[in-house]
Amino acid sequence: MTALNAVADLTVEDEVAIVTINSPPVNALSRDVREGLMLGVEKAEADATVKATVIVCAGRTFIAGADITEFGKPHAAPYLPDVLDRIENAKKPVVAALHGTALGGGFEVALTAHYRIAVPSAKCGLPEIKLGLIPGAGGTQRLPRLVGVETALEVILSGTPFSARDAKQWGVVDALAEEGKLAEGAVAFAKSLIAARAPLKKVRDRDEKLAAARGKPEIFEAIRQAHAKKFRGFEAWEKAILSVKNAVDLPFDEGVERERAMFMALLGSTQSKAQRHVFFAERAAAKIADIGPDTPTKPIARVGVIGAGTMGGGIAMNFLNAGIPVTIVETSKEALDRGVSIIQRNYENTAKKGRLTMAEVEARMGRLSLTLDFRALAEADLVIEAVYESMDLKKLIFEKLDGVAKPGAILASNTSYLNVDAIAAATKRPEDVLGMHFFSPANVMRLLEIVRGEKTSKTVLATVAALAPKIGKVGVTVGVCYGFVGNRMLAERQREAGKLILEGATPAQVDRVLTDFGLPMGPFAMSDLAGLDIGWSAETSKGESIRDILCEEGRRGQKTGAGFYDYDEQRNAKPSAHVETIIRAFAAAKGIAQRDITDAEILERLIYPMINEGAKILEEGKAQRASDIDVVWIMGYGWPVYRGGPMFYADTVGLNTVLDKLKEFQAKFGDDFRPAALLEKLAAAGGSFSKA
Ligand code: T1G
Repeated sequence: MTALNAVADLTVEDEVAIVTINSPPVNALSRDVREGLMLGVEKAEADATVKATVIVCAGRTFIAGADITEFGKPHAAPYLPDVLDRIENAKKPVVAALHGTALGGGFEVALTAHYRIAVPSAKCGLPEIKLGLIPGAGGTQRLPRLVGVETALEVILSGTPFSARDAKQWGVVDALAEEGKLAEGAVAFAKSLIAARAPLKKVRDRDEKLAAARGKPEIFEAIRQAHAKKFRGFEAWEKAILSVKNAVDLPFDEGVERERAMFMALLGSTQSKAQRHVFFAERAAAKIADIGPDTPTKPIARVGVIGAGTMGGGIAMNFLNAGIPVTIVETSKEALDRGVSIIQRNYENTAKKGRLTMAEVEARMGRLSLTLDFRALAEADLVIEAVYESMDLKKLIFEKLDGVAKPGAILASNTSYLNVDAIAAATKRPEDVLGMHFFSPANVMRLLEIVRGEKTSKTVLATVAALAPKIGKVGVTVGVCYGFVGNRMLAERQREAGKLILEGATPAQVDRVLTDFGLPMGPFAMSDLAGLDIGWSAETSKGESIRDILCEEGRRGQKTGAGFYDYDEQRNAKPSAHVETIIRAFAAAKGIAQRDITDAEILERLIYPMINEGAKILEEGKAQRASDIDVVWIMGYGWPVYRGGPMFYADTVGLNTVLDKLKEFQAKFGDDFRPAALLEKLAAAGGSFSKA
């Protein structure tokens, strides 16, 4: 065996050169990996005893793409296009041996080989779109030559890996090796090529699949229209379609050249920087400062959920989906029946969309137990309380739970705002108590705010942090404060939205500014969806707010056909002249001057106080890092991933711009806009949140 460099070595076995790449964790195409590939192929070409070359990787996966950590840094030779040319123009057959996830540039390396072999568990894919990019090393030119433009664009626009079996069926992979015996299988396959004097098949020379789309621009227009809604606000996706169209219309080399130019332009774009930021932010969020891989965790084999409401049902589904049995406790049979019918309906809807078989639905429902007997929670390793947002009620429940739950069981509250330490104090085991704040719909939204109490033990925290990905959640550890991270920042936005409509903006204008910004909906549409009467009561309502007045009139949101908006049977929203009259009269009674308010001011008034609150959250240590706050907003509230999250967005706007605007608003509208000390400090130092 010859060591080619720090991450690659070469062995020759029966006329077959084996280039092995070993660069943990995912053999990403760092400079060393690129050099190792180049050296390996060159040495194999120069060795007269070698008749074919295999490229294989050690560790968990074949090359999983370009090294994203290198993006934005000065590029070093050998450059990827040169490495690919070296492989593709080799005079002896090159076989790429795939396992794990051959993604992005890794899959593009495999496409320049003359043959590909994979184990059945391998996956291939071009996920660049998830990073705000398009494949930049020939993927948009070679893949359609193998699978046709429609399948190629499905792969590229979804960014979703496809199986080795599909790859074999599509002709992307030439052979499947036995699981666990990839290298042997690849060498045997290479020998068969030698024996058969097999041709050097270059993907770039294939044209039959492209011919089917030649002169049919309507194919691309149809694909563009089919994806326009999903990609609203994104930039890379239309360039991906154009690049695949170039593969059909242009000679290969020109197509590759244009692909590279579009890729490089996207690489420097704010959207791609934002999406790459989120890629690492999501992974960083799982890291908790004082919790290490050696922190003991507890097995979670049975879960109890208290409350079968919308949240309780959604929470239960996460565990049922992960194969963990759940017992739901309620106080009445009606509530239980209502809850289980919501779960059943959710699953049946998923099955109707083909994402679950009915057998899988039955299996999930089979893991669900329903009871009115609180003592049934005694067997649970984790109990999650998901009842009405009342501190008194929660304290009562945790006091009762303390007497029923087995020693060592983890006791969690799904509270959205309340003080987890006060809840823990209702038990004799505060070290076993923490918050698990799911976001509605709890079986859909990926965010889980893990609220660390003052006395929460490291084992309990580590257990729940490790559990999060197993139930399909991104766990972000947050501190105890009113609303934790997400809702605490949301409160800032809601306050300003309420003031803006009293000063002259309309609910529809405020909502449109945020949906144009990329959020799924604005504050007033969100209030109508959730229901204006959450926390409102007719007994105590005094008509002291627009919400009070609307609720008193019975305009309680979508569920009553009217809230801030009027709704038709299909729940399509229409601005309400009646509500506009109410708002103007209310403002007049308060003596609030009316004015036209620009979209720009609305956006700044809604977003900058959120950023400011995020800075305070960081100052108080209620979030570990600014990027955690970004993850909360992207995974919990649908903040557009191409803007990277509120704190990343502040960095792109410029902290001094945010600070100056907050000071201007403070002078005009009062101390709600007083800048956080951390924001002042970072702005003065020319710093950023992402480097704080
Ligand atoms: N570059 C650098 N580091 C990477 C990486 C990459 N491409 N992929 C993963 N990591 C790190 C990750 O940060 C984490 O680090 C560790 O590996 C384990 O990852 C030219 C330009 C491969 C499916 O988009 O999808 O090629 O936190 O926790 O859940 O056209 O990682 O341990 O320090 O995610 O088992 C295209 C991105 C790049 C693949 C494994 N490729 N990676 O998932 O582990 S652009 C991608 C993934 C490109 C070309 C273009 C996943 C995975 P740490 P992990 P996992």
